[in-house]
Amino acid sequence: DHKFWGTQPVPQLGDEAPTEDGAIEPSKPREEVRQEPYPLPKDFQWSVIDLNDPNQLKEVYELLSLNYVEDNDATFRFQYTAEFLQWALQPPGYHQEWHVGVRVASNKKLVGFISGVPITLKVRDHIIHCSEINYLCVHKKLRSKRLAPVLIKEVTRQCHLKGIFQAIYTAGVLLPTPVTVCRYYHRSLNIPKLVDTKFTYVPRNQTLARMMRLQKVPSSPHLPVREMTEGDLAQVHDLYERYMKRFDMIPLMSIEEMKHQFLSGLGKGDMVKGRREGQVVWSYVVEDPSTHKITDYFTFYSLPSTIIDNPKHNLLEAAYLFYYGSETAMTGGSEDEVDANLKKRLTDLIGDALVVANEAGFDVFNVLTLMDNAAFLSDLKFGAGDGMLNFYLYNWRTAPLAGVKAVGGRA
Ligand code: YNC
Ligand code: MG
Repeated sequence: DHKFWGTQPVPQLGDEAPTEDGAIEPSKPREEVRQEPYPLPKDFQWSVIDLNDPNQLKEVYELLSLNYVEDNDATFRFQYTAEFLQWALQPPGYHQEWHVGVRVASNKKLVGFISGVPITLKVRDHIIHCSEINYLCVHKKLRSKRLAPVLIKEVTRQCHLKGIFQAIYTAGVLLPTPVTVCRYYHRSLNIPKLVDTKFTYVPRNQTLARMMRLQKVPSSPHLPVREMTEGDLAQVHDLYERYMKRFDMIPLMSIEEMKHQFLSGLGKGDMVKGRREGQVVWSYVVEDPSTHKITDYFTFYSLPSTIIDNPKHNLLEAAYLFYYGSETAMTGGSEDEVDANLKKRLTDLIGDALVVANEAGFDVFNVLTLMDNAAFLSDLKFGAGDGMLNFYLYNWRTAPLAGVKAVGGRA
């Protein structure tokens, strides 16, 4: 049983599917929201984190790089970079109060964190102003002391103070109650390194050389792709809005928000091994050579993982597919024709994302079973991972979403 989650406005495991979508508990006027922070165990204190202060940014980076999410057998641990955290946690309209830290009172060491950023979701027919909650982390030495529920209640209170009563979040663990669950799929790029680090292995009756040959990524793209620029924003935004109509749960972004998500975090440093230093997000468009119209786009982001206890390698460079869209989905024909054309087009388009990621030196390209990803997984030689990602909504009831055909934000 769930001593904490049993008290929260979320559908409980085993509840019947709702007949109508809506809030589980009503919103409150600001003056009815609890005005004092929740009490912490003695020896700890709350600390609003200012990510514009390089020292505080570094403290969050260090807490997460040593204590955040690991894979099932503790071989890899996400290593969000400082640039990534700024990109993810400071979108347009962010609230510093939603970057909640816990410190040891005596020495001020940061030992806990949780964050929210504003996001507008369309879930079926409803537009919901939400917070996207992420980076919940408690130092390894302080686990199982019920600090997580206090962090969650405090960030909830901070959201309520800004008039936000719904949230979206994802977790590998099963809690009450997912709206959908996705599986991770992986496309190997740097096979020798992935074998060395036990991310993948050479099957019996195969050789490393044959494996490398079979999974070689082409050296140039199929489609006329180029890096996206600010001048493309209006067209990409329009394509995003039309393409995303295919799915039941989607973020709605303004042009300004899209500029942040797709075109900030490009890195300011010099080019090193095919990428700008500090680059977080890669955004590419396909421009029709005759009409100069943007017909497709894709984006992916860089999220390395620490390789725990490996003598030869200490960082796994992983690219994660973010958003994409193609006019092919909106062209005429029967539903079956459109599906077949789209399958082919997405295989070319995401195949080109693999080319770009490979040239930029990534070791592996990861995707989830959402959006239209099922269309290209096998042709592009993705393999099923053992990681699952559950998607949750806080204080919102809706029937379960089909795994594919739902979208969250950054996982
Ligand atoms: C989790 N990931 O079930 P019950 S994902 C939510 N998300 O409660 P304690 C979680 N709840 O079951 P520990 C959770 N993991 O008794 C555990 N819980 O009702 C629940 N790991 O608390 C758990 N980051 O403090 C149980 O556990 C209660 O010391 C137990 O701390 C947990 O960011 C944690 O995986 C996760 O740092 C902090 O293990 C710790 O173990 C840790 O005794 C490594 O807590 C890093 C890690 C989680 C990544 C993520 C999304 C978080 C969403 C939080 C929920 C947001 C709700 C919406 C709020 C805004 C509302 C508005 C408006
Ligand atoms: Mg704890």
